[in-house]
Amino acid sequence: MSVMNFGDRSLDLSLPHVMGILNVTPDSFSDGGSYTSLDSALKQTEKMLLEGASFIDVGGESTRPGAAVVSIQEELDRVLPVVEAIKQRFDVIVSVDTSSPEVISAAARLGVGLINDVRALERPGAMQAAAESGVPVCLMHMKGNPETMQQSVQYRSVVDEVESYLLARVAACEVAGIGREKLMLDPGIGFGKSLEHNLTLLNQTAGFRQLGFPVLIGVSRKTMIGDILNVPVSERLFATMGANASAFAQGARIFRVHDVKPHVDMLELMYRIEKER
Ligand code: 7PM
Repeated sequence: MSVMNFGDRSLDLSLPHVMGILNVTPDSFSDGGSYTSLDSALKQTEKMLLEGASFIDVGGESTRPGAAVVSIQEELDRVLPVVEAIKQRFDVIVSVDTSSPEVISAAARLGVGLINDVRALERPGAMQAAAESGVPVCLMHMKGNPETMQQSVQYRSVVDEVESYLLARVAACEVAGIGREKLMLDPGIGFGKSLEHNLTLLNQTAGFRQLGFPVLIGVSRKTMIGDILNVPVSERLFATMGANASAFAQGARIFRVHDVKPHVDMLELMYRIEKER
């Protein structure tokens, strides 16, 4: 598995990689606002790149738990100009956080290196759009949908259910022509899971890794940390790093985070120490 291709770039996945989160917010003004928002997105991208991010994950906020439904046109308008501008200026793998076939196809034409879909290509047309694009995909597990998923979630066994679901999506991808070498898996921390479910999944990352795919973990600043520590989002970095360090030690290699530099430093040390074994 070690090397994985993402369009014009390839990564050695025996090493840890950081995916920097770039939220693209809607513009309240149609004239000057647009420049300001694109400009700040590019500044943040440059900062995360200099700090050592391998991926920039561009999201139009359509996938957030509890988020209002965003129209296709709105998502295209938010995401595509940012993707295009990043691709023009920087040598980095751009990942697009989307579930829409229209966004998948358009982003692929702009040269994105990864489709990050919290709905694991379940939207009608998404699987075909991804297959035709040839772009690698991160398949994430979510129970329910972003509007309702935090309302009393239950599993017989959360680990079994997440693993069977993702393996079924892998099989569907293969039927559609998306080979296994193009896939990474993500247990979907916080997506239709209680605190206990999230802790169990993080505890079982080593088993999850045994499925044979690169594992991506997204735990940065999430509610599960707030639930344990009772601290606001602004004070969740140290705990985020603890969770990610545990996931790295269990074989996860891609970390989707807000705070790039602290994670690059932590993962460099974790990797150097592990290598000595
Ligand atoms: C509010 C609640 C805002 C949750 C944003 C979020 C993941 C992801 C997200 C993840 C992958 C966040 C989430 N989380 N994609 N997109 N894995 N692959 O905390 O865990 O960023 S949105």
